[in-house]
Amino acid sequence: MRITAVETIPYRIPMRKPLRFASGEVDHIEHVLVRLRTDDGLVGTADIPPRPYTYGETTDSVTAIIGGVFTEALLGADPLDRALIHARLHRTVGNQTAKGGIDIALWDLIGQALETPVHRLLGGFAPSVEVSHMLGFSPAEAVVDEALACVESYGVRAFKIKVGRRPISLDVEVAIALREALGPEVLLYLDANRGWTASEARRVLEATADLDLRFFEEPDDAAEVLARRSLVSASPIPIVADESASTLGEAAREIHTGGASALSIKTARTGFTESAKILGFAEALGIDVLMGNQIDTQLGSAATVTFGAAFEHSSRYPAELSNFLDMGDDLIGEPLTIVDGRLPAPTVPGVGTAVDEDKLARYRLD
Ligand code: MUC
Ligand code: MG
Repeated sequence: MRITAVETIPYRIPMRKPLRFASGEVDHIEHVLVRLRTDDGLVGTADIPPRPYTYGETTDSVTAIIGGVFTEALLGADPLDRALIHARLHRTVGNQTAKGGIDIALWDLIGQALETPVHRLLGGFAPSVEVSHMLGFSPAEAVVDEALACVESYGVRAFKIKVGRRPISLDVEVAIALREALGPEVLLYLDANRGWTASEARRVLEATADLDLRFFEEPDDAAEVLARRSLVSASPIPIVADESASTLGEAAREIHTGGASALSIKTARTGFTESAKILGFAEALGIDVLMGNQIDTQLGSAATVTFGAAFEHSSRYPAELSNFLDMGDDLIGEPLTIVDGRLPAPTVPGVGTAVDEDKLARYRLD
């Protein structure tokens, strides 16, 4: 099996409900579909979500790097030789979501060639994963209504609360209202996307101490190393590195220098191959892992659940798999369904990322 063509297709779909958080706002998704074609007629597909405010990538930069440097690394290669392909890709720094998407598309080809779902090739731990829903900025009453509707419609029992606003009382009020409305059993945690300083984050921890919050993701800027390190050692709950640990190397550095005590893994930026290395690193050190969401479509969420369901250590906590509920439409051919708070991993050969060609024709930008 040899790769004969590399295709990138930018497309745009409006959000049904925009997502607002401390480092940005998403009111439409502008992603890049990558397709790898082989000489035996297979098509490996992945969705790439450029996030300028997080990784500095754009639809144009993703299209340019894949169409140029990465196509040279891919043409003629056998998808099974993925370590060789990654060695070539990693000569180029950065471009995390472009590299993540290529890895997922390679695995999609491998799964199709072996006629096996990729969650089984990777590990085959569970057929489904528990879902955590992400709640963006809104007045407290609206956030509570959204969470209750999610419990009612999808049976979801875990929520990530986007925080990081000033004054901090705005977000503390939301967390208190959610705990009161949802009761003690629902899992709640925070993600500030670097919106606060370390001392503000300490005040938030104090003000929410009796709410049984389980994790605190990117409370402040991890680059402010001393303040971050003392926050991590003082925190009674794990401090999760997300955008401060978007590669295996960064994850190792943040954990070993005390910049974080738990890790978010996002297949959108580390695909399956690098995500598995991060997962093994975390497992060896006994560090909690959350499967994160890069504001993924159903195509992206099919990849996250494929990885999350593959291993015990990636399915210990609910995974962020439901941002697609806020989107106006999706390119996926076989839509995903959350039932009783769980999302099944795709059972078709590959990753389950085959697209609906009519929808692609409607939403593509080229
Ligand atoms: C998250 O976990 O931070 C928002 C920004 C981003 O890069 O990802 C999302 C969700
Ligand atoms: Mg985050």
